Amino acid sequence: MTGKTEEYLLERKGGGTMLFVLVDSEVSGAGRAADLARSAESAGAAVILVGGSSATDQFEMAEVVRGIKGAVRIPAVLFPGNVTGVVPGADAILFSSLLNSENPYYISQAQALGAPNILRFGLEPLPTAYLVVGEGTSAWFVGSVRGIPFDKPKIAAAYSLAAKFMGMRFVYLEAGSGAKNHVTPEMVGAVRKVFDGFLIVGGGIRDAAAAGALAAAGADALVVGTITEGKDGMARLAEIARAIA
Ligand code: 1GP
Repeated sequence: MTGKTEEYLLERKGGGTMLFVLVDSEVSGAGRAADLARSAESAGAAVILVGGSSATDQFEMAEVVRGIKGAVRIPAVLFPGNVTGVVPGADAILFSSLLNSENPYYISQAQALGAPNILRFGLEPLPTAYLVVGEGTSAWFVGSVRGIPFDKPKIAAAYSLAAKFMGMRFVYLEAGSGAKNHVTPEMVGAVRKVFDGFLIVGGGIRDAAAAGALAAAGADALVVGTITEGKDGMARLAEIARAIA
């Protein structure tokens, strides 16, 4: 049961690595988020992600989604950190299980609580294994994570294989927003070997060289958030998009 957004992603998979731009609804506000999404689309983004682990204001987020939908043609996909991340108006949602959380709430309970509204709002669920690498970030703290060590690619690969066997079509390797280090190309390569679904990599990606190495290692999409908030954010985004296309 693949929907429109997944089909769009699968059509583009294999034709260069895509750039997903994360808009944090709490940092941006509706007007600024729409502008940011518009510039990101011009810079080469394939998807706008809306959410983050600390975004909890549903009214604000719904407004941000509305603003983005009015501004761009690329899909707006929810990236929820909790049930509060489920809002109407987006094209799809990363329906994620935080597989390496120590708290079952983030593995299956939040998903059960959020699922009825996903159906009600007509959001397309993208079944995603969310794997947090390292520690000290908001995603790590909020999600009660036992972080996969950066230098243990085999562990990430084992989780990704388990995700595949459980029927998940997306894996998101996450170092955390603003992370000092991004996930290593070695880890991306190890996951790529065993996981033929859609592989998303994010957290701490700041320049074209890092992005190029992660793309070459086999990522289908890279997520970039923090650098877009800086003053030369869009120029850096465009450089990254060119390096991975
Ligand atoms: C966080 O992977 C995303 O969930 C983006 O990370 O903000 O570090 O780009 P950055």
